[in-house]
Parts: sequence; structure tokens; C-alpha cells
Amino acid sequence: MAILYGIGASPFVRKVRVVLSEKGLPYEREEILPMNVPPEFKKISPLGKIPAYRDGDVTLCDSSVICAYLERVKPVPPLYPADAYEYARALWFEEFADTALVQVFGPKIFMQRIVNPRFFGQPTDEAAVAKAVKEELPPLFDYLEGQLDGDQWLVGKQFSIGDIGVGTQFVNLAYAGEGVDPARWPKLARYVARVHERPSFRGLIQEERASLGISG
Ligand SMILES: N[C@@H](CCC(=O)N[C@@H](CS)C(=O)NCC(=O)O)C(=O)O
Repeated sequence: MAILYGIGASPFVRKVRVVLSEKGLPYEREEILPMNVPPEFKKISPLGKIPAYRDGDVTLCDSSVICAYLERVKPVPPLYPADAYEYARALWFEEFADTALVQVFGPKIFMQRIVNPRFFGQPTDEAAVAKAVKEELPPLFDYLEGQLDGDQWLVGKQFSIGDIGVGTQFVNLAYAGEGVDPARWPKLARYVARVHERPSFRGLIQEERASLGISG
């Protein structure tokens, strides 16, 4: 049985779990906290980051690498568009989420509201969260709103790795009690709800909310 290493609350671990679920690939998850990882873990994830993946002799790290590998292992259903331009666009949205979205949603909001008080006994710096929400979220949301041309998904007609990458970051934002104002970003609000309603996301969100003790 394949093993995915990492904790459920990580948006990058969730990205891989959604791909595994969409493709119907069985796996077990082994809890690895992203700080002070065991030295053994660095043999499969040299930077010490989660997720990492093992299937027999195959060991991999980095969510984007693992997802691309899984696509080759089980090409159906496809999560990367066949058309060259659409393929590149899907990779772009994954990259945008893995860099621009996580940089704000993660340390500035999710860490502050969830991780610091629950796991480190530190108070939330609400002023810092409010500043990030007011100043840093709107340009990101404006961009995504402009990319949603009334289509169901970000790229073409197909649910893709771009939607998974973006959708997983919005899960952490929701856990931290923030979201998309439908009056200001109507297409994005509908889109995020659509992505999170997929069974692959919905099941994980229920499981994670229960384990983190977050209602909703
Ligand atoms: N590019 C990596 C990013 C993974 C990542 O940043 N994971 C975080 C947890 S959400 C981590 O392990 N952080 C610990 C560290 O940076 O040492 C991927 O896509 O897997």
C-alpha cells in the first residue's frame, strides 16, 4: 500500500490526497509534523517538507511532483489537460496557489488563527490578520475573479490540477474563518464552493474539521 506522509491540515498534503481520491488510488497516511521532522524522513524529503510519498521502491517529495507522478501512474481520470496551452495554464494556477496564495493564506491567516493558538499556545495577532485580509487578499481574489470567465473550472471545461491547487489553499482560509465575499467576487465565491463540494474535497474537509475541532 502506498504511504503519504504529512498532516491533513497541510494544503500541500491535501492537494495530493484530492488527486489520490479523484483517481481512486488507495493509500495510507502517516502523520509527519512539518517541524523537526525525523532524520529518516529527510532521506525521502531532503528539505524536510511535507508531503512525501512512498510506493514500494518509489519515494518522492513535493506535492506538484507527486501529483504529476500519479497522473502518469493512473492517467484516468485525467487531471492535466491534453491541450498544450490548457496544460500550461493548469500548471500556472497550481503554481500561483503554491506560491502567491499560500504565502498569504498560510503564515498570515491560517497560522495566526488556527496553528498559533491551538498548537503553540500563542495568541492570534488579529491586527496582522485584519491587515492581510484587507490589503493582501483583494488583489489575489481580483485576479482569480478575472480568470473565471463564467466557466465551471479555471481551465477549459475540465476539472484540473489548477483547480485542486487553488481549491486546497481556500480550505485553509475557510478553517481560519475567512472566505470570499460573494457580493464583491461572485464568480470566485461560487467557484470555491463548487470545488469544495466535490466528493474528493468534501470528505477531507469533514475529516479535517473534526480532527482540528473546527465547526462548520
Ligand atoms: N513545494 C512544496 C511545499 C511544501 C510545504 O511548504 N510544506 C510545509 C507544510 S504545509 C512544510 O513542510 N513546511 C515545513 C518547512 O518548510 O520546513 C510542496 O508542494 O510540497
